[in-house]
Amino acid sequence: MNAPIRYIILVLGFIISLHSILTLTHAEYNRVTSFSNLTSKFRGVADASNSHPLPPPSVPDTATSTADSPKDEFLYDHTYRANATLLILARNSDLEGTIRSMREIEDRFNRKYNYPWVLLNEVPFTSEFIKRVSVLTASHIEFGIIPHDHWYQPAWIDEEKAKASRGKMMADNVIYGGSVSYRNMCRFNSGFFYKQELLQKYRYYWRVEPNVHFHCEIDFDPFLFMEREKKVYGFTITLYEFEATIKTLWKAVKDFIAEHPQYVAPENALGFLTEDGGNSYNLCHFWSNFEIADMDFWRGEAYTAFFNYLDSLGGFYYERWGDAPVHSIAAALFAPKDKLHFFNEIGYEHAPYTHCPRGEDTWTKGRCGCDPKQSFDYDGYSCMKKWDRLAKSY
Ligand SMILES: Nc1nc2c(ncn2[C@@H]2O[C@H](COP(=O)(O)OP(=O)(O)OP(=O)(O)O)[C@@H](O)[C@H]2O)c(=O)[nH]1
Ligand SMILES: [Mg+2]
Repeated sequence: MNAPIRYIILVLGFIISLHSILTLTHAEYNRVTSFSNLTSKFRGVADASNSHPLPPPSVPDTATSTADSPKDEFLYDHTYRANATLLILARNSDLEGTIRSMREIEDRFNRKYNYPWVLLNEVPFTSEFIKRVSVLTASHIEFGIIPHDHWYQPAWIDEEKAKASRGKMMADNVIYGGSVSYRNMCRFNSGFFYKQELLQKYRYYWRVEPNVHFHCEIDFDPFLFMEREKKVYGFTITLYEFEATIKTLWKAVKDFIAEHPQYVAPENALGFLTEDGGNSYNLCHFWSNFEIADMDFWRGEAYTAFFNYLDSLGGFYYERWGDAPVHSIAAALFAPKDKLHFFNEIGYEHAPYTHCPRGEDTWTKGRCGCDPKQSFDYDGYSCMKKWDRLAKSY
């Protein structure tokens, strides 16, 4: 072999060895130089991590309930973030479900927007939990322990009375009727989550539960939408509450309002809650396992007084008041109705119900994995018709 050929073989050998070493040691180098990635350029397939895989974002359609949907191009700006966080309350035993929910919302939304995460628990998260969950996001993530007084049944609750009520609810087959921990959770979500130290720096939150699904690409920033439109509360599913869990809640609401009429907002959403001008509650509420909302509203004077009043009655333990009706009633009464928002574009599932976006265009642009025919929106148990009735009166 003559000298130039030997030299070329030597250089080629060096390049191939270097390529092999870099492929093995650098995942990003491996990805960029992979055969499928290189050929995708010729097939005209965009590299999802380098350029946006979707058509340019456009304004979501305007179905009845979305007349005030995101419409400002600024909402699609990935460089400006609202003061907001994604929030999960979970037990260590919820690890797999937490991973599933985080994975989906990261894939559909947060890998593009990078909002921080806060995870809360009344006991310390295990190192296994923290490790497995932390790898799911490139965003800042924090784990907090809920103070004892924010979680457990207060000493002033008459445990004999509470126990009797739990026994009766169990006998009546009321879901979670016998559970104290479920009641702790409902009370915490009603009046304490926004008081957590880790949440003090944030204004908006998106509540995420273990084992929920996000069915569509979320190609706008719901937090920025809330901020720009000064919205207070955003939801995707609305339905009727089990009456047995809130027997005296509406009476408590009426008593509170009689004492504090100044907190009731003009142009409120009372019409969503009642069929008889406020005399009785129609049991409609926003399903709070999904919430995008403004914590300043919960931290404000009206809600603080409202929650303290409800809490003082003990109904979280003597009955089984849920955070969903408590939040919904407050948002509907103490905020003007145009500050509440239905996020049609966000395909969302918490078993057994799914909201699948309405409007062919929204569904297509969202590359939704849900079946619009299965959407809960106009199921008989949904309150969406009541919402539409209210939204039309804007
Ligand atoms: N740390 C902690 N989190 C809880 C506890 N109970 C419930 N949670 C969380 O509180 C949220 C609501 O609880 P769920 O059990 O999902 O209640 P639900 O949505 O009414 O009922 P499901 O139909 O069972 O989902 C979830 O994020 C749970 O992970 C608890 O005892 N400790
Ligand atoms: Mg749940």
